[in-house]
Amino acid sequence: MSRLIVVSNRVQPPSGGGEGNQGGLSVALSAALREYSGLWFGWSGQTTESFTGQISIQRTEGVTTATVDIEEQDVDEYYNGFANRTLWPLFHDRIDLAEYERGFQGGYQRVNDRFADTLEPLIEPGDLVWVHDYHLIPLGQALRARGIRNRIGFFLHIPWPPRQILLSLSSHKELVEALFEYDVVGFQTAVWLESFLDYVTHEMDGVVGEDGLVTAGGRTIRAIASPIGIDGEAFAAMADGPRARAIYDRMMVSANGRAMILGVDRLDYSKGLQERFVGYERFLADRPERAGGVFLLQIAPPSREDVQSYQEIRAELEASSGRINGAFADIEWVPIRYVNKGYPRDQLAGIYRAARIGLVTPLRDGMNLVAKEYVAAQDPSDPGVLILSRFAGAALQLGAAVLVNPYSAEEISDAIDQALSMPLDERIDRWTQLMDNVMREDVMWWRRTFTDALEAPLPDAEQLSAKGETATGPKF
Ligand code: ADQ
Repeated sequence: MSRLIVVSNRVQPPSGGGEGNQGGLSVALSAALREYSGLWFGWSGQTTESFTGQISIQRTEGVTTATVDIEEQDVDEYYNGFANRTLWPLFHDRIDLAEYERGFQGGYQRVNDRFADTLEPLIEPGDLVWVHDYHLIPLGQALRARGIRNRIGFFLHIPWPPRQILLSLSSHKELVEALFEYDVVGFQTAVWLESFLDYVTHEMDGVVGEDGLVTAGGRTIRAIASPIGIDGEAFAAMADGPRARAIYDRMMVSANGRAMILGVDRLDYSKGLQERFVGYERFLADRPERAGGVFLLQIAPPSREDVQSYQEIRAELEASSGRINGAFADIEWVPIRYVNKGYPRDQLAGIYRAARIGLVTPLRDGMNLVAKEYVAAQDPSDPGVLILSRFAGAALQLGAAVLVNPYSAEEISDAIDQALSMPLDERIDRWTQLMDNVMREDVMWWRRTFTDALEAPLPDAEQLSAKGETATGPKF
């Protein structure tokens, strides 16, 4: 069997810390790396004075990782710059927050070139290479320029933006052309895939063929939608385990008979936290007879704190939670508990289970794994209700949730009311449908879908030219 080389900005091998510490992506990729006997390559998270390309190899629980340090300037321009100040806001439709600086673009290309220089000697003939996320779009092209002819796939974890929004990026063409150096390009949902195809057909005179094949600029790739999942079975078992039960019991005591509404998100403007607070405030104001019977627990650990827009959203949320609590709290009840820290996964599972409502309302989200984790953690005989944004990728699979427009305070307020009065049989019925998807299209399924596509041969030039299409790219 081929070896698999996974490349991502940060490398998250199995923590070795035992149950509950490993994220879903890390579980899936670690499993894939064991199955294929591979390597996980990326940034160590450390900086060095000048880039040396020195690789640190480690082996944890059967997974080999290879990491490199990058320079301070790389972190500023590549990670905090082009990735998180330009691409992230733009790809989440926040053109107003996107910053365009030439230095960012240069740093982005430089780090991708450095990654390619460092990785190239590690790649053996027959290896499959799987590159992850918006930090590394040009990596495939940089590897091709260094003579790598292996199969290389790319998976985008975040949305692909509408064409008109992408056009606001001066290097939009180079970015998409770089994607045409891969063999397979994967998106979370058919919606993001359609946006990509819309760009390719309108801006590059591309041709969309059968079976996901797309040709533009004389190159053919396979573009697919393969939604990421969680390890549903393991998460459900964890939610029923001793550490989850302990925190569940504590939460129930502290809820004191009130229904808990739960939000769990990285502190990011794309997650719609501000709008969520306003929607909840609307509920408190419009339904005073119910307000005292609930509370909102919002868990939001800070992220990307070097980026100004993240400092601003943090300050805004502190102000609005303070304002809402000031307006509605009384001596024995606070409507919002706002917590800025992370929890181990097994504790998180118990907190999810204790919540009557999972309130997941991003304004834009590639997928959203919190929605799936909330479903997997529920007690099958008394499940809570998932309220989910229509604009999360997960909404395409989790249509049995109560779907809302996250921009509408009225809809959020109505949805909370609907969830609180939902009879047990309807809760069970909706949850059964949701759980069926979470278990079936899980993270192993996602990984298989992608690696199967990566291993599938692309049609050769003869077959395509018989159909009037073109094939180029590496021959294996
Ligand atoms: P994120 O934007 O980080 O991921 P999400 O999919 O919700 O969003 O994943 C967050 C993960 O972090 C979840 O596993 C969650 O449990 C964990 N987490 C969040 N808050 C936590 C806390 N306080 N304590 C502990 N753990 C916490 C990006 C894209 C998503 C896409 C994923 C995977 O933005 O759209 O679903 O990648 O592809």
